[in-house]
Amino acid sequence: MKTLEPSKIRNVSFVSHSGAGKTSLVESMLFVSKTIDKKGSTDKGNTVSDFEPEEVKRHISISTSLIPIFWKDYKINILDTPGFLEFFAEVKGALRVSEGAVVLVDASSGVEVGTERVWEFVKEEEIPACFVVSRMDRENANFEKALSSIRDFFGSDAVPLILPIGQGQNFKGFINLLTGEAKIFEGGNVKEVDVPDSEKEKFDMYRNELVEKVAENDEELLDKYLNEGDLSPEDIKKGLKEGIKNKVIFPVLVSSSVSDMGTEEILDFIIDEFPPPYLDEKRYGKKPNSDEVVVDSIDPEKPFSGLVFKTFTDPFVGRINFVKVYTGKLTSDMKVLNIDKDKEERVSNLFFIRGKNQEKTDKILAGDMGVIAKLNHTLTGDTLCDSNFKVKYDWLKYPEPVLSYAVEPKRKEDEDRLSTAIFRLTADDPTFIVERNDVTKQLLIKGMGATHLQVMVEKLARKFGVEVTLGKPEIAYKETIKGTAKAEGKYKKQTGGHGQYGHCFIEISPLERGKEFEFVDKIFGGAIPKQYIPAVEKGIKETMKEGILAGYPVVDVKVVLYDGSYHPVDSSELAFKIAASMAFKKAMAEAKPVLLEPVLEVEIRVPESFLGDIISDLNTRRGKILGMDSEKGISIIRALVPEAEMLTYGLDLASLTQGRGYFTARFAKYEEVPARIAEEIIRRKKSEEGKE
Ligand SMILES: Nc1nc2c(ncn2[C@@H]2O[C@H](COP(=O)(O)OP(=O)(O)OP(=O)(O)O)[C@@H](O)[C@H]2O)c(=O)[nH]1
Ligand SMILES: [Mg+2]
Repeated sequence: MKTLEPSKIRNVSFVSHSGAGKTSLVESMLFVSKTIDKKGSTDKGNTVSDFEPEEVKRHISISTSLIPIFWKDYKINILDTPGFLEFFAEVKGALRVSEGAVVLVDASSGVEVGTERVWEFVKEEEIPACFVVSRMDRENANFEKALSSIRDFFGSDAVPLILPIGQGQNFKGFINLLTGEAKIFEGGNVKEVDVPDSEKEKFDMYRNELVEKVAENDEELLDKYLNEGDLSPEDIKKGLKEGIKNKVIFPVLVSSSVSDMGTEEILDFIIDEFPPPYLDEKRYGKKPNSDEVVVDSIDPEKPFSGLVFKTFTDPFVGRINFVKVYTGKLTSDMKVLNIDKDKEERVSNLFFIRGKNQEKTDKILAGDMGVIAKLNHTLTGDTLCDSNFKVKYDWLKYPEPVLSYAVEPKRKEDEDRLSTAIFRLTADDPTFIVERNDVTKQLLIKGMGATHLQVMVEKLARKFGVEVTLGKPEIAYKETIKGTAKAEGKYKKQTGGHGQYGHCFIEISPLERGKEFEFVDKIFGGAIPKQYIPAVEKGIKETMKEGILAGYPVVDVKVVLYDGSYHPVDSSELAFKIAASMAFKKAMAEAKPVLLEPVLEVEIRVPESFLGDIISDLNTRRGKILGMDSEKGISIIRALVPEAEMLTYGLDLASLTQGRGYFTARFAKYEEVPARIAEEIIRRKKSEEGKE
């Protein structure tokens, strides 16, 4: 693959809700640019971009693919991201290393919840963007409707640049508002024509809009426009480019990937209007652990530095890291420093990649992207640099996972390999988290939804040969008290020679939630000698590991040790520990013990029409609504819901909203379990223990 200088490179992310046609558009671009001679389709599972079995099986993209396309004298690095919301971390990562976003909006459904979400990411990542009204050939395609939904949601800065001629089955060409050229597709041939009479009115209206928008954002052009009543194509072009880079104009284009109509125009748009690689404040390289900026532009003259924006485990090649070079060049004979891990890495396997196809290279230049295979320590988000040029580029923060499952190996002999394999898999995906629950001892996998976790489990089997079954995670209940009680514990054994003697009086009372434990020693006059006091505390703490209700840890209890007695010969630490434990159990039984459960704070976003269903569903989950908001047709609901009621919420929300809702959840606090439910939990736990 050719290496080009930064001004000839464009790094662009394709983003949208699932199924808007990103992967198909990329395929069309590969075809139009003659990179491939036959188009695949996501329905058949033979596209360049969707090659992983988990993608092929589901007909959706799951992982971002890097697809370089040479167009005219340029190289466009397309990052084809997944639209399915549970894989959004891939989208954010891609946007961080792009200088342009192509946001696809389906011509028949218009803006959807997923579009709104990716638009938020585009805004957060602060990069130039354009819209493509896609699948223009489909039966219900309606450009005007799609455009007005774009403007309703994203504002009037979205202005058409390419207008369709006809739509649905009659989609037969388009007009370029910038050049005034029209193209008609007829029987596989393209005809360049003047703007047809039937389209003149529309053309004038939208061209005026474009000119006004361009003038609005540039004083010099505004003067010209006010004086002359119009702008020259050169002026419009200049103003447009500026407006796009400043993120005040978002042009709207059209496409049909089936017939490749509009594809060339989008390629041209990308090279002409999107900026070459550059750095903005968000992306400046800083001196490690400091705010001092050391890299503020893509600079081929500086020593090497770059950012790893994706890690991927290939079952044959091993781990590969996708890197964007920010300064200097990355060569296949160099040692680099991983600033985040403070480890040197040897780069010997350097590739350009297109989908799954790798092509060896000896260098990757500033502004460009490629992959390094077989690094030992490097993962997504790490900065690599020349060891004499220490610099750190910022990376993303990921939200909390929303769904967990307990995993167990299907085959007993995989038990030892399971956690190692799962931990290796986490390298591929920062939103996939593995942990062992201290309380329940279960190995848990956590992620962004049911499909996400199902996909990870399939990858685990395919890449590491470990098959697992998924189960409900146990809830980490705890126990506490609501009342105050006093109790005596006396442990006395006379067995001939050396006996055992420990004796204490304690009072227990509730502590504020989250305070865990407090021990107060109020022994006066040596009723219990000093050296045995820690044994009393220890005995209580150990007893608190398993409460009397159902064996869950006891928390938020204050214990006052106020009296006791000892025996000069028979007393021992052990005896006092046992006495304390006896006292605690008795006291707890008297102090109104209750179960506590983890409660999550959730934020749910759904189209307004689903609000009623969501609220009544939350009521059945013992949810407490904290607040509701509405933003451009989307309802935002914040609520506190017990974790036990949220175990399958990802699935349930998807079926309640036809996949159009999403939510985030994070641990908020522990709360008392209502008595009726607590009884059931205790009964179940006891019967499980009976079985063991
Ligand atoms: N008629 C028509 N169908 C299209 C067009 N582009 C894509 N499709 C179909 O729309 C469906 C989704 O297309 P994809 O390209 O997989 O969509 P995507 O945006 O990559 O979807 P995700 O990867 O899930 O985010 C497939 O069935 C495609 O065949 C188009 O221009 N016209
Ligand atoms: Mg796709």
